[in-house]
Amino acid sequence: MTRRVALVLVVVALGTLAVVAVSLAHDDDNPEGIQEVEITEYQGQRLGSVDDFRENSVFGVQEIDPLTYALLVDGLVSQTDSWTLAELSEFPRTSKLVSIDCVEGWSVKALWEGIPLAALFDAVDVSEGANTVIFHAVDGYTTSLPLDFVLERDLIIADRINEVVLPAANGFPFQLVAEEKWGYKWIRWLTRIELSDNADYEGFWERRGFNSDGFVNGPKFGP
Ligand SMILES: Nc1nc2c(c(=O)[nH]1)N[C@H]1C(S)=C(S)[C@@H](COP(=O)(O)O)O[C@H]1N2
Ligand SMILES: [Mo]
Repeated sequence: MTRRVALVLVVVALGTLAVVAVSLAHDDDNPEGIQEVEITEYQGQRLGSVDDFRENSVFGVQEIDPLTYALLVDGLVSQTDSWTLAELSEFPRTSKLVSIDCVEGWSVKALWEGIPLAALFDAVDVSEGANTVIFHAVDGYTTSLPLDFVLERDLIIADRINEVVLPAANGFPFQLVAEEKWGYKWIRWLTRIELSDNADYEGFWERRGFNSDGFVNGPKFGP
């Protein structure tokens, strides 16, 4: 190998390193530059990928600043409370292998990991009269579920999918894992959880004719 060839090789190698370093530093979802890799299989079952989702947000993808984010729990509770992401990292965690089914006809099975809503409810002490949980997102989107359903199925709010941090498009920092319910119940960019006694509450899509119960095995439309 001539000196010139060796020199060219060294320059190419250094250039490649520089490109990798710069792209790591600019990875917005991943400020520490740690490479997280999505898992593709779990307990023998093939998983979908974050790349399989069809972007269908009513108000576009929301970019939430993790440093100023807080999750508020209020309404029919003894003690309204709100937590930063650092505080939320102290709560118990659960994983679930669940599919999301959109009424538009696509479905993605994934491993969701996050905080059981029951743990948040324990912290605020839900009042007797509450029967409905109304979820609010930063884009103004809302939806709701019966409190009994949330507790019986031990629903979680996910901050990780397939072992990576939830991407902005999937609702960073939290998406409700509304298992057994149509995708419109899986609120993304969750900022507020309101305990209510309004069992007839209708969220964004429910108000526009989609079924209020929203069971995947039930009707898509109508009351
Ligand atoms: N805040 C907010 N959440 C939302 C929506 C939205 O427009 N805004 N769309 C819903 C619909 S219709 C679906 S199918 C799912 C899709 O979520 P995913 O792309 O993370 O699977 O998000 C739901 N949550
Ligand atoms: Mo949807």
